[in-house]
Amino acid sequence: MKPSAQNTLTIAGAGLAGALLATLLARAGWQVEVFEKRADPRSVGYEGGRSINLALAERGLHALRQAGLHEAVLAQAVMMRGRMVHHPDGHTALQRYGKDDSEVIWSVHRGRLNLLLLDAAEAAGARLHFHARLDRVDFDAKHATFVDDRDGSSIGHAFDVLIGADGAGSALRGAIDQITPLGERFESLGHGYKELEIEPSADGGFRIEPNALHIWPRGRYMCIALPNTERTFTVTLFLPLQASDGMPGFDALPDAAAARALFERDFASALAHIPDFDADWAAHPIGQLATLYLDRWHLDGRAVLLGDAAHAMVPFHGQGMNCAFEDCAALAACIAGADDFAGAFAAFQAQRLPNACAIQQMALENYLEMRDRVDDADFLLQRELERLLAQRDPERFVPRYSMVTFRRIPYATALARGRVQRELLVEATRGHTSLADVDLAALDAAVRDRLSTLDPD
Ligand code: FAD
Ligand code: E0Q
Repeated sequence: MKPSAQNTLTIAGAGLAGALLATLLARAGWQVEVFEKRADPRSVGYEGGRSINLALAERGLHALRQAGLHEAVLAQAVMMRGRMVHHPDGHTALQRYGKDDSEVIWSVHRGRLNLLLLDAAEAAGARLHFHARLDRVDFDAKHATFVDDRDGSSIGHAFDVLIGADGAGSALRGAIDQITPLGERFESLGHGYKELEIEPSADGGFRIEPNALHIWPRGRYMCIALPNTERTFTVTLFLPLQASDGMPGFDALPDAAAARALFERDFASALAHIPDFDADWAAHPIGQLATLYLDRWHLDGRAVLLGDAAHAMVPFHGQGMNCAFEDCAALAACIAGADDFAGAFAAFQAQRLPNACAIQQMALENYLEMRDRVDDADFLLQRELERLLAQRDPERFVPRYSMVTFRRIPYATALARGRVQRELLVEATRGHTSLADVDLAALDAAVRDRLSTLDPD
């Protein structure tokens, strides 16, 4: 489809996906209107002024490249070469993510990234409306009502096409679901999260290694920390909502003192760097974690969902935003390539829904791996062999983490190939404690037999 003056694309939500999609579509020549329930963060500062950061990887970076924004984003990012594991005895070990510094991920500031994307959307010609929460939709009349929550006033808006980039609690999803059931299922993880902050050191430097994603795995729960350009770190505690069998849970931490006791016992090396622990604990709410599955993402050619509104996932692969950005590029391409919006949205769903399910599953699996496998001997031996096989046959054997993080092959392909690779690793290391006695020639043959070569990309 070619953009036309009659066709306005209306986007609900000016978060990460909404703002990038607005940029891509406006740059392609479409008239774009974006409605966001919150205030313009460029005038009020992002909520609470807290630094929340996210890991940006190749998929997200590639979509930003398509909008010409990757350099500006990377200029504000901190490189992370690997995960720095903090063991209970206090020693640390860096597990590299990729083969060298060409395979790294980036810690970006959510609020700042959002500002940059909003500026880009506006510069590309999109019209942004703030204090405008999508409230009701009349799909027959193609009329939407947006409410300003400051005073309850509302404005009506006639739309041609409505795009829902309004996050996990999507109002557009609720409205479509009333017309055509979307098959919505939320699966709560039963774990929540809380954010804390590591301040710069007295001399203004980073208190711990800046170029890493820090992780304190403790079996059923863990902490992570991502670096910020201002030399702070945002720490996130992931913990079951309910305590059980002597295991801690948020419900058994009534106040900051109880939380501090948990940190003194299990995360002492993190606590030492969190000067405002009690204030942080009291001020920050407990976040919920869940996976959202839908059977359908669109209502013929009138409305479509993307990003968290379509497929919220648990954050343990650091791919929610990356997947949402990949959705934006895919939707823009489907709109450009189809004859009408119904065709574009059907193609988008067909392409993206199976891949969203695949990353949702891999993100859940990564939680188990993060919490209780990063320091387990079998796992480390498998990882060592994985790296070796990746060196011996780099066209065929690409670690699943790398396929997800450094490549752009469909997530579903990464999941399927990862399964084959896992089988090979488990079979080859069974009963072994070192790689010295693994039959590598036989394994090379098995790799050639069971894995096709992967497109370089
Ligand atoms: P959102 O960012 O939620 O944006 C939705 C926007 O819509 C918001 O601005 C909201 O105000 C607005 N809105 C909501 N309702 C309405 C309405 N009715 N009308 C108008 N506007 C509305 N992803 C990564 O890639 N890497 C990471 O390291 C990572 N870490 C994470 C850590 C945690 C603890 C969590 C919870 C998530 C993490 N994610 C990460 C996932 C990432 O945050 C999301 O996938 C991403 O924000 C999705 O973008 P979105 O634009 O779809 O939704
Ligand atoms: C990444 C980068 C919130 C979060 C974000 C992440 C990652 C993790 C653990 C978490 C996965 C990993 N990871 O280190 O394997 O790669 O984004 Cl908890």
